[in-house]
Amino acid sequence: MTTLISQDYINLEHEFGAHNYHPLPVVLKKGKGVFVWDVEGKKYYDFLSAYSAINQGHCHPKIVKALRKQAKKLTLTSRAFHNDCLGKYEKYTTQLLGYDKLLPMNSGAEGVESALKLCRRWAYEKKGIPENEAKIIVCDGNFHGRTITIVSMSTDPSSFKGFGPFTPGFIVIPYNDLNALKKALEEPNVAGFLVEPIQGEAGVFVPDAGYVKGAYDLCKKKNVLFIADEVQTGLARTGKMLACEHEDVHPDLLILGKALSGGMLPVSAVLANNDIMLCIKPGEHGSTFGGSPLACKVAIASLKVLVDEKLAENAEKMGALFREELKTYEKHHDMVETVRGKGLLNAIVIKPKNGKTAWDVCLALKNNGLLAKPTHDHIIRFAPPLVITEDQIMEAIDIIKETLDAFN
Ligand code: IF1
Repeated sequence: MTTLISQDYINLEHEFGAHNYHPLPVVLKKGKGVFVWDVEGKKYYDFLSAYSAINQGHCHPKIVKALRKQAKKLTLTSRAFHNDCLGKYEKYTTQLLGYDKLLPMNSGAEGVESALKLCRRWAYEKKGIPENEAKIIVCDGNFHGRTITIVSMSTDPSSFKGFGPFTPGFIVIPYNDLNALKKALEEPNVAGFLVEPIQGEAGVFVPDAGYVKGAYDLCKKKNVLFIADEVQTGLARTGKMLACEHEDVHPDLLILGKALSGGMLPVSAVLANNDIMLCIKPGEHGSTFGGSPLACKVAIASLKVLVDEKLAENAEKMGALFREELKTYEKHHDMVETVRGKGLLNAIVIKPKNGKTAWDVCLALKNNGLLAKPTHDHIIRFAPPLVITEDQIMEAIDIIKETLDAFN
């Protein structure tokens, strides 16, 4: 049996898999905490965390234990029957986050789609908007997933081009612009405002202080639902359990995903109070795996790790250290335009130099033992697992500095 090397695995994917990604040329086989190892045994700092799904660190023992224990008992009942895990998970999570009810789904996109359906149904049943006339305001640069309805509201051609016809009913406004929101809210049939508290995929755009609170207040004045997509910013990533907490905003509809399962399996959820959640009646929405016993037990364990290990506090502290250490590069490095972020959701905006781009920097980072990936060509996102220690982040920062210095 010949030992396969990285290129062999890459070739297999190329020949037998869809070409819907352009991964960094690294083949991983093991993960533990903040580290991953490739098939040649090389160790890396993981500074992507599977796009913030691995906040608790790779293969967290307490989450693996919960997965293994439930996997031997009962993994899936469908919602045709009750099970002994779902109610306990719903109670724990709604009480932890301050909502009446939870709707369990699987992918983040399913969570977003479910929130859109709840918002429209609430608009017709409670706000009195004429059937099929509900409008939902979204922001330029949004990323909420890849379904056709979700890309219907995208402003990024690489997300929507060639996938029409598109779902109607969305109004696009600039992000971080309260005047634009105020104007858009003059439309009488607006049902909701769907927004990321920090735009992740767009390049870790942190809005001005007061934007999230200001947007929430404008929505409340017009009886419009404030819908927070915290699939990426939630679950301690930005230094609070939810990014909306930085401005004391309690969204009407809260969408979670990714780290809700600690990276074990797809688990997402929509949280809301009864006046919204009960607008959907039995048999009007669901999914085969949503709320499975396996997902429920893994999600409880994942949330408990965030709370017990104070990962929001650690993200706040380590993130501040990261930005402080790298901020100086804005001044004296030709390729570093800006360093920005909140908690451990950070990014460095790269200015191409001598034909070298963010991709080249990421290849060099890989060779130096740290994995990160560009978004939108010139922005490198740095988002390690939130369990990272001060020694580890200082070592990672040294790798980033050493790599950047070689491009200066
Ligand atoms: C890809 C991006 C990140 C999300 C927010 C909903 C979803 C996502 C704020 C949907 C998912 C993932 C999807 C993945 C890469 C990654 C991503 F670059 F695409 F945009 F993180 F920034 N809301 N984001 O970030 O959740 O259905 O994927 O579980 O599609 O390439 P999902």
